[in-house]
Amino acid sequence: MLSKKLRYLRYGLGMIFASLLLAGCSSERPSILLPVSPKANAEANLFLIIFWISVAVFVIVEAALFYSVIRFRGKNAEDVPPQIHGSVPLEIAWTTAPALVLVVVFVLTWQTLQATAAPPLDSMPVLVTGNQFWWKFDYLDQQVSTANELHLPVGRPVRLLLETKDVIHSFWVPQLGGKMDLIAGHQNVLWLQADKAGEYHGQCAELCGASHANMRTKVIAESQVNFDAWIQSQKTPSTTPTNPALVKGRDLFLGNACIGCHMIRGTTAAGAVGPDLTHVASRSTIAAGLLENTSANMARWIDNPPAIKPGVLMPKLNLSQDDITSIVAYLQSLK
Ligand code: HEC
Ligand SMILES: [Cu+2]
Repeated sequence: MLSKKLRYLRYGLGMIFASLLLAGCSSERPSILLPVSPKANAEANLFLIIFWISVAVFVIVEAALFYSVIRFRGKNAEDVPPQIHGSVPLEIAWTTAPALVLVVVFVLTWQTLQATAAPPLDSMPVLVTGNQFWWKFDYLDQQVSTANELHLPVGRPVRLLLETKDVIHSFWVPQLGGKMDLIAGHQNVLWLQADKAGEYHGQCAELCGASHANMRTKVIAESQVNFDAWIQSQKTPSTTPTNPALVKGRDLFLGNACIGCHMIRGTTAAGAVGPDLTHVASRSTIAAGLLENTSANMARWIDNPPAIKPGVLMPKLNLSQDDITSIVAYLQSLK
């Protein structure tokens, strides 16, 4: 008897511990329950309303169940309860009550869909191209192209025009609301707005190959002033090195296969298979959020990309460590 009680106590403690662990996931993590945009707010509210309706239904049904089980329990194992066949009032009650609940949920969902579907007219267009396994962002009005890190001015709606170069991907930044597929031959539109400055993490949400899980994105919401400054710096061509060590790095880059896949505006490199590297040093991460953008990580990356990111289109090029060091020094000068 005692051991049974102890077992229940252990289960109980285990459940409390597990829920504490899960609760620890909330802050600092991309969660739809920490919305920072009008759209994500509307979606989170809808979720919470439906959640509490479900809780109420659960509590009512379970209470009725427990009440009946205890109240009408037979005293002897042989007791047979009175047999009842059909009850019109009950049938009507348990058909209409759920139907009414579903009507309420339907109306609320419809309203939220209407309020969040169409992008506001003054939204800023950004072309998003999904690639195995990174995101290309082209700011159409500003003529700026970057990869994986999407800068946005706070409080301004943005219209993302979603296309893919290869397979189906899905763009999803939970705190900004919505999730939308990128499919071949068709442009989908998803609009976003960040109401609070900060960094919001996103993840490709459609299995797209070996490194699907390594296809992350980061939204950097900043003041209009900072955003304009960022746009200005991104618009300029790459800095031409004068320091001999950096000149050596640039020449190695331009003399290698790199230029077949990467663009560095202001040089002869005009490839379009991989990310534009004109301002690669201004990004905080490389390889779609996989590595922090440090010289050591970039050297590791250039040395052997498939070892870091399975399935990646950038091959191991068998460069010497010296050459890699020079190339990295040059790339890290491209602020
Ligand atoms: C066959 C095409 C190809 C070649 C050749 C190539 N790359 Fe790449 N590179 C890519 C692709 C594709 C990515 C994006 C990988 C990802 O994140 O999934 C990439 C990513 C990078 C990145 C990270 C950029 C970022 O913002 O995430 C750097 C740096 C880089 N390459 C440098 C080089 C250098 C230096 C060379 C030459 C030694 C080179 N690449 C050769 C295709 C190529
Ligand atoms: Cu993907």
